[in-house]
Amino acid sequence: MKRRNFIKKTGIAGAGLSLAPGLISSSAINHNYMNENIPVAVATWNFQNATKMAGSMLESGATALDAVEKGVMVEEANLRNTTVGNGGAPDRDGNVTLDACIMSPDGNAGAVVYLKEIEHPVSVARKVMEETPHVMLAGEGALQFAIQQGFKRKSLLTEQSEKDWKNWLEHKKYQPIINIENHDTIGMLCMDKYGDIAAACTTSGLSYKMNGRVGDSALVGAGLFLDNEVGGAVGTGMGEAIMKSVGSFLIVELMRLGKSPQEACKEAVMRTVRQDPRYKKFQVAYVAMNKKGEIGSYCIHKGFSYAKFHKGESSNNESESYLKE
Ligand code: SD4
Repeated sequence: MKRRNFIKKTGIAGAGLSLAPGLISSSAINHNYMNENIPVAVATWNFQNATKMAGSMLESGATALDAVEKGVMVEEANLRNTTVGNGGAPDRDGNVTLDACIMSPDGNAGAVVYLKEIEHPVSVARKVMEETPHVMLAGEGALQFAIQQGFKRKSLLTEQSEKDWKNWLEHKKYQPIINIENHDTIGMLCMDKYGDIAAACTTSGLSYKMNGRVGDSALVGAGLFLDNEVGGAVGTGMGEAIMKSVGSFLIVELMRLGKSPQEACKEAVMRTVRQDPRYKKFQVAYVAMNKKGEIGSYCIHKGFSYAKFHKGESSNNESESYLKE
């Protein structure tokens, strides 16, 4: 039921009771009020600072959309994370280019790809969603839009990432074995007290990628997908494999057909394993959440985990993997 209809039917507005915008939603009315699993925040990898930020906001009554944005921003600002935001590894030519996407419970989405010199691409993605008629802006246009929106330009290549890139240039071996050398893209799912889900994914992409390369993270359906009636999913790892299987969309659709988040993540990983004989050479990992707040995760290589914040408790959870060694 749309909020407008709810108000009409119950006469809340007529009775002089007002609801703060964003504080209650149709799904809160229909389900989930007594759900012990929520609110909850989960994220790819051991990014507990990010899930703590989002989870504490959710516990104080923030919407899933606000929490998911603020949550992933923790990693965008983290200089020790070499695959997200500031301090992210550059491409082969030394450009740090970022991809990010955010999806809100109402089915809306915003994304930026190949964005340079802006520390928080997820917030630019949210502005694309809220302030433009479009879903995705790329490159120069995305940067111009960010500046118009008041974002400040800054160099995202740190002393350390420049040094690592120059070392890499000496050998130029391009073998992006995720898990081992890269930690890593953040994809996050939040369900708020009202039972609504939001998703975000943000990355600097594969280290030393080709100039111009865009990955899965900002693509609706690939690096993330959300249907607030069913659940959401986020992916990390070799973006090319995630794009070719439209992994996150697949997971949500499998959950719609009755699979648990765990079963759905496993099936999406198995698609890639069956599709690509090179699967041992790269990682693909997913985390999913259904409308009950149940979580699942599956990956190709051992070593992937997801962070969770629920009821004041932060945890890192090892994911089941296809390859056991
Ligand atoms: C990409 N999926 O751009 C991202 C990279 C990643 O872990 O997840 N790294 O392909």
